[in-house]
Amino acid sequence: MRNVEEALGASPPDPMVAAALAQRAALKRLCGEGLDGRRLIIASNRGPVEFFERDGQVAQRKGQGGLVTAISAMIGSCETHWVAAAMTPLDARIARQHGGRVHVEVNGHGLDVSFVNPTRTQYARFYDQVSNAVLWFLQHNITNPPIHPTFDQSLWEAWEDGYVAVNRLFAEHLATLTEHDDVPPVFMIHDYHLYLVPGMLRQRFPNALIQHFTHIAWPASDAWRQLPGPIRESIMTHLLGCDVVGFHCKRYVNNFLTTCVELLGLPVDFEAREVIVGDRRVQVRHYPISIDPAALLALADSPTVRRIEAKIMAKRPPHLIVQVARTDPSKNILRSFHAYEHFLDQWPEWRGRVQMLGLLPLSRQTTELYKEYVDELLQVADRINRESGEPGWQPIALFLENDYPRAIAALKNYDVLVVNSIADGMNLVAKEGPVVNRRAGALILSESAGAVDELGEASLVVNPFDLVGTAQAFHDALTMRPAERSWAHAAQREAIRANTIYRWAHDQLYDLLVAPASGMPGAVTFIPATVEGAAATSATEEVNP
Ligand code: GDG
Repeated sequence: MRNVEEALGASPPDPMVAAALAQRAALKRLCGEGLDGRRLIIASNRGPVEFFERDGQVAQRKGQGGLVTAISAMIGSCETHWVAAAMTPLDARIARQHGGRVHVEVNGHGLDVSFVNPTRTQYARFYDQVSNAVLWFLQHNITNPPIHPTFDQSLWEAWEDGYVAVNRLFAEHLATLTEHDDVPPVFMIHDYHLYLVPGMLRQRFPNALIQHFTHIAWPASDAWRQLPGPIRESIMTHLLGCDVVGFHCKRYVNNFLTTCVELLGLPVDFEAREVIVGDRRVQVRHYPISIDPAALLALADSPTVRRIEAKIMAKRPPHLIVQVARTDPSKNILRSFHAYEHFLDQWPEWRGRVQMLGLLPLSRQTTELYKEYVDELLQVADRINRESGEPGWQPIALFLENDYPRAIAALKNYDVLVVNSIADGMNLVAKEGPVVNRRAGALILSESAGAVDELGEASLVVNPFDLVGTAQAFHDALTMRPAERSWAHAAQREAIRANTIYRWAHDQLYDLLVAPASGMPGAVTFIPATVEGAAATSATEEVNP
């Protein structure tokens, strides 16, 4: 893939690319000045790379998922060490050898990586039984009554010997790594797998700067009553070991603050967005995650993507509805099929002229519920194709492969992009689509995706459970006047330009490093000083929307 500077190639530069460069420059400067010799230590379940054997040689590939792509943006701006769980046998071997640490290149920048290496049973309990089967569902409003979740002996053991144990392994590894640092490091801990690490670190390092960022939704306090008291209290009190607790949007910040009051009885300053814990004040802030438009546009223009795009274009009917999502029940793909079927029934004039193209990489297929979900997706799509299709017209086409270039090729060519998640921390696809799309396509967006805060005004917002409303949105999107489509597309791009992934990283570090020392209120004060080259003029406006 070409790098950011090469993506600038033609002049004048795409304003998105210019904004990304300016915000990246501001991040780099902040790292240089603000970190002041401190090391940045990142921890997440999945790391930036995974090692495997190919033809007897050690090879490495990028770790999967939006989180890895997002955090990788920080690399290159400062000295970074990233700790993750071993995902492959080779990762585990590296964890046991080389002092557990390797130096790798990610996005052309070097960083140190090390792995914690839980036993297979510990990891299954931590990841499958607690993180995914309990926390993921709870936080995505997916309830499966009458028996899920049930804290029987097995789930209590999974909590103690899996979730708590693996969090402890992370905390111990992080402590060993940094105990000889002259200045206390900056710890950035990521996501729902590692809620306990901040509190464990705080006990060891009273003066460290600790931040946790939750990549998924944080629901209101009643949802947390699904967990037995000691478990939910442990999660909350350990998170409050942070200096800053971060979420994607204001709604989750408010939910967290209210949860502190209602479940822990702690005093909270709602105006300052602070929880008072003894003599400490914990900041609770929102940082909407984003994308790197420069890297994305470079990929969208690559020969690989163009090749796939040509195939899509050769087969497509005049109108294309696209959905890009892991086969996760939270992404609500099944309901979009049903809504599409209802749309075809209500407005038969669209038959033969439209196709729904699903790019749906398989997810968590070791879990029965996820396998059943895929079976049902395939059955429903097949039934709709049999009952509604005609010779020469297939209403739904699906690709279940893990194929990121194909996803980008499809996103370049949608007339309608549908993101109808039941709940979604942010949803990066909703931001990637408008950046690469060439047809000023319309965006149908769930009112329960974090992205709705920034993109809602320029989208057709739907309730994810409402099939009739979603069918209506398909019709409205496909019949939108060209001028309206162009306005909406431009407004979506403007929202993304103002807040690229570099600003997401910048604002968190600003709140952690600069705001407390200066008495400044927080990242809303983000003002880049000088910026690099062509980006200079637009940048100062962009980052202060
Ligand atoms: C979690 C939160 C939050 C698409 N097809 C393939 C592929 N993709 C890319 C997408 C996008 C990423 O994967 C998925 O990110 P999302 O944000 O849409 O969803 P989650 O995976 O659930 O991410 C979410 C995010 O964390 C970041 O904080 O926004 O709310 O749930 O970039 O284009 N990637 C690969 N193969 C594909 O076939 N490798």
